[in-house]
Amino acid sequence: MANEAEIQAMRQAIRLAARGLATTLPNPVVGCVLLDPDGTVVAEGWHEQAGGPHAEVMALRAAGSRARGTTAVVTLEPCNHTGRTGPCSEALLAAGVQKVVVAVPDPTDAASGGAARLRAAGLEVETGVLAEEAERGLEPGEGNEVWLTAVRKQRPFVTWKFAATLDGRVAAQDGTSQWITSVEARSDVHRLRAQVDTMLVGVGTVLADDPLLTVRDADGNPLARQPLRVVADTHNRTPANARIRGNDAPTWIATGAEVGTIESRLRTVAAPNAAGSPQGSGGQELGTSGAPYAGGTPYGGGRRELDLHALMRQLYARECRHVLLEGGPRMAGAMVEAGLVDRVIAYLAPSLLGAGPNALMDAGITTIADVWRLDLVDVRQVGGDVRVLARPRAR
Ligand code: AOF
Ligand code: ZN
Repeated sequence: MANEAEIQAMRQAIRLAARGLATTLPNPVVGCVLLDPDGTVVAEGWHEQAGGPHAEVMALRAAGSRARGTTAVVTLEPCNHTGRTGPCSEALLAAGVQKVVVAVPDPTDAASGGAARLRAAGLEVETGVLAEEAERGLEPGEGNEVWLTAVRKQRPFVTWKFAATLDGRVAAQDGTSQWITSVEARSDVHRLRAQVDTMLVGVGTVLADDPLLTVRDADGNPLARQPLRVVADTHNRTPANARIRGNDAPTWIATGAEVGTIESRLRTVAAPNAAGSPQGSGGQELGTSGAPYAGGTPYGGGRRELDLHALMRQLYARECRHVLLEGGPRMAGAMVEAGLVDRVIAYLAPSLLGAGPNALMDAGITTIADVWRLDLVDVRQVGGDVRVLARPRAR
């Protein structure tokens, strides 16, 4: 059983791990605290950057010779492999650590086995201590959930973010959409963008809004590390002069020819009427479906769409671990329908439009029994808006 000092130390280790949230991808966030037998903290460490020293090594370095006889409290099972750095299991043994307390086992084939190695060497090893807190975070969204989910599912974790009016509109009837939410909400979004390694939009959003999709700091200056910008563009319709093709950040226009397509199912919902669906802002056209009502047969007959699961597999192979899905409504609908959304962040402005596109369109749901239910994780006010963080229930 972990004692009270070890549990407190694990809380601290989880907080330390969160410091790496914007810098460790494609690696996990990890924190480590070394404790004396009497429960006083000897040293701390956290993983700062992919390719850099692991949390355990940072703590061991800080402790020096004082590491001997300590208990190492770590948010992730110590690695047992030589990757870009050496195995932490051996580093802990060499430093004379006596006991190891772990929150979450390492789900990778390559690096797991540290706990077994340490036990075989005679150390006491306890796992599962504050595992849920380490995964989900002490603050909502600030745990190792993104990396753990990505490794378990072998595809990037997907956060779908949108900003809407209270009646769920992301643009007005004429297509105008700047700015629905407050400046505070928009800077919150930039903090979020800084934590992901990939930004995903449908080609409809590129055609409608010509977004730049870069990450800027509080003063509006671009950050050094920019996420990969991905356009889901089945039929290669991204204009040659689209801003997203610029050199501000790496970009991948993912076409059906490159990724593969699948036959879409027959749509049973009615095509939106003219009043409710201009071709304007908000990504009315779906990147995964080509021209929305081509041939005058809205939703009739089969059509080829980008294979989103294949897209996710290719992104994972490119070391993408956290995708921020930013639009538009049909792209979001296709991702929801494909079961590819892991977290929803909604910024809701206390305003009403009464017409214009909704945040989510056509997710393949036609009856209330199929409603997509989420669990509320966090609700808070950001500037003049409300931010809702929710997690889909397993279906
Ligand atoms: C980290 N930081 O603090 C711990 C990790 O590429 P490498 O050699 O740095 O190895 C990365 C793997 O090591 C990672 O996928 C995870 O399984 C394990 N533990 N990784 O980046 C850390 N403790
Ligand atoms: Zn390690």
